[in-house]
Amino acid sequence: MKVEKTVEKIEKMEIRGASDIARATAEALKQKSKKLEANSVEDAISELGDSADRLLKSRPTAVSLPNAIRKVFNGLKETGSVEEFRELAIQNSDEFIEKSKVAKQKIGEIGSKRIKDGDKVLTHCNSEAALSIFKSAKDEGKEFEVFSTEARPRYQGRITAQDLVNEGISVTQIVDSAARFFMNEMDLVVVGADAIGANGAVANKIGTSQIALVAKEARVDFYVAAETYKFSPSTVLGELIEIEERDEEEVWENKPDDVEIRNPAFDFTPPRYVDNICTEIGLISPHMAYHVLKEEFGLGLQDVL
Ligand code: RUB
Repeated sequence: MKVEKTVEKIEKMEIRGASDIARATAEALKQKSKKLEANSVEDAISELGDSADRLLKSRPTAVSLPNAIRKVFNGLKETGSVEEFRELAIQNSDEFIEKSKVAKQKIGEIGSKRIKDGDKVLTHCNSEAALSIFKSAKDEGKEFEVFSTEARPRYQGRITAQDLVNEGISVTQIVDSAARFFMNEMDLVVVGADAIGANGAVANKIGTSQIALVAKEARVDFYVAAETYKFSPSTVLGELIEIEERDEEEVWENKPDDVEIRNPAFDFTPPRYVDNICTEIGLISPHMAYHVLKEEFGLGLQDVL
């Protein structure tokens, strides 16, 4: 898909969820690389860079997006010709997309070990990584039930409920505010992530941090399923993860004039409320976030920013 079309789809949330956004970004840059008009590597960097900038602005919180761009741009400056540049950009994009799919599968295999027969598991919003854990557990023959919140105002929880039904997994849909009501019945919470900071704080769909708080109070383990490209390298250098604030119409169409509406799409769950982050390189404590970043982006983190 072309860059402009991809941007439009991400903005309209026809492409959504951090992994899907990342893969669509890599694919759009690949398509752009095939059609570069540049005559020098320098011009190619700037031409592909313009597309990357456009994609970067489409949704601010999912760090998977800039991380996908970083992977695609890896080594491009050092290429000797536009042809070499193009080939490497295409190869990098393909590798990122493949790595993303393998990571999701691996997360499923690792995380599913923590689901037992008869468990009730709560999830929030719609995360491919979290779903991969449920699918693997189902494939292993485990019988368990998932409670899925609605995730107002965009109701991504309905996508989750449908996905689970398609996989033959028992699912109960609840309103977001019922999380505490049901938490005592739960054995585990599993959610996804849009971004994870160097301190292990997790940005995910608005309401995630309330669920984590309730889980802590009820002593229910709270797991985050996230590929390593959800970790944010810029947070090591003190940058903050931006929380996207969306249109008020999503919350209330035709509201009375004097009512103010705030509609943040994500929130932060502090690391002390997170028991484990399930990544493709293993089940880790949120306090290992910095080490994941070092592993993923190398010792000279500054160089990749
Ligand atoms: C989606 C959301 C998901 C994460 C992780 O928000 O918060 O939990 O993106 O998803 P939105 P995945 O619908 O606003 O994009 O595991 O699929 O990357």
